[in-house]
Amino acid sequence: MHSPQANLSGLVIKQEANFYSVALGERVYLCSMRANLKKAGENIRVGDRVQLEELDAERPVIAELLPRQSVLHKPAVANVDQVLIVMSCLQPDFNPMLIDRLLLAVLWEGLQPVICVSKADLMDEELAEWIQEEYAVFPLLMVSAESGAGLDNLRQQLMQRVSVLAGASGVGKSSLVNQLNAELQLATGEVNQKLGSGKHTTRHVSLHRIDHQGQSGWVADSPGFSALQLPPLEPVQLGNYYPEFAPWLGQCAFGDCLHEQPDGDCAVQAGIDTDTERYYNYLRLLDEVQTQHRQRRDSSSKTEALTKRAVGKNQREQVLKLGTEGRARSRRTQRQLIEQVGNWAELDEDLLETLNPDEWRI
Ligand SMILES: Nc1nc2c(ncn2[C@@H]2O[C@H](COP(=O)(O)OP(=O)(O)OP(=O)(O)O)[C@@H](O)[C@H]2O)c(=O)[nH]1
Ligand SMILES: [Mg+2]
Ligand SMILES: [Zn+2]
Repeated sequence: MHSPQANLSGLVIKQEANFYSVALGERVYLCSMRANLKKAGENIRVGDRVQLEELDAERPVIAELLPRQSVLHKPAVANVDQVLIVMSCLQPDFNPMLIDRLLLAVLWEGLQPVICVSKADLMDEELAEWIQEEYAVFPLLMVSAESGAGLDNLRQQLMQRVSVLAGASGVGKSSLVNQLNAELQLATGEVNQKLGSGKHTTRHVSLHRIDHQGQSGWVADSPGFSALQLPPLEPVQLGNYYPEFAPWLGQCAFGDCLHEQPDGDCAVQAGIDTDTERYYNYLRLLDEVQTQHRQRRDSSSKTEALTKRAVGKNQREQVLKLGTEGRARSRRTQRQLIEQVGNWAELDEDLLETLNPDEWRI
């Protein structure tokens, strides 16, 4: 066996079955995971920094997973500095609500969002102006993989960072990455003209190196998604994820203000322009957050009542721990654990949901 070597930390750029492609310096090594890491249940994902050993061997090994700075759950990628929310202006149609949901999810994860409006060659000027007004508080790029418009700005935005492109299927994420790195030929798919939706062409997250004017950066292509659940917020917290509310937050007459009533008590309502799609969507999201919050509260009191009835104290603690430690576990494993704990015949799907905090991640 080789002895550990210094400075052999690399970046996981792709995973296929049990093999990981790890970039180190100018090279990419196809590696396997050391057995003890596998046994410890380490879940290595694209974006992870790992320590390699046995570089000269036919199959180098990942000996250690280095500490993560951040984890995004959907798309599943570690250590990204920013999330580029890709939305086409047409084919599929521009969808402000999906942008607002993604912005909320990204900000909630503590990551930096950048709005990237794609297919700018199909853009009508009125829509372009409207988008710029609505999303003025966010970094925003307009790009076209077709005409090349805006690609230099995009390259600039990607330098010296690790980024991920996230968005619906068919908006042109893979097409953009292909344009950014001429060596790539990632598969792209047609948009269904009738439905205006993509074909879910990309199936796995993969990182690609982009070079520009002597600098470099990494960008992850990712599978498109259609549904996006909201993070488990308290209704009163939602406004904290609206940077346009920030100058007035804390100045409303009541501390638990939801910024929805034009009654003179709300400083946010008085301060912002409420005649916007952003604000209209805020009210819709607030409604959804309130409903989900109520459902969570109802199911957690139901869970508690069932737990008290069905299991003893030690087992009860084990179940409650699932709520906090369960993040890394699969739904199936959680279900098996729950089955071990007691007679859970009475547990319905809704209650299982409350034990599975991964569900609301994007
Ligand atoms: N007009 C125009 N069409 C584009 C542009 N970029 C991509 N397309 C087309 O949009 C379709 C979908 O592109 P993809 O790159 O596969 O989209 P994706 O976001 O990777 O989709 P998934 O992998 O399914 O998530 C393809 O037919 C592309 O040719 C663009 O800038 N302008
Ligand atoms: Mg794709
Ligand atoms: Zn208010």
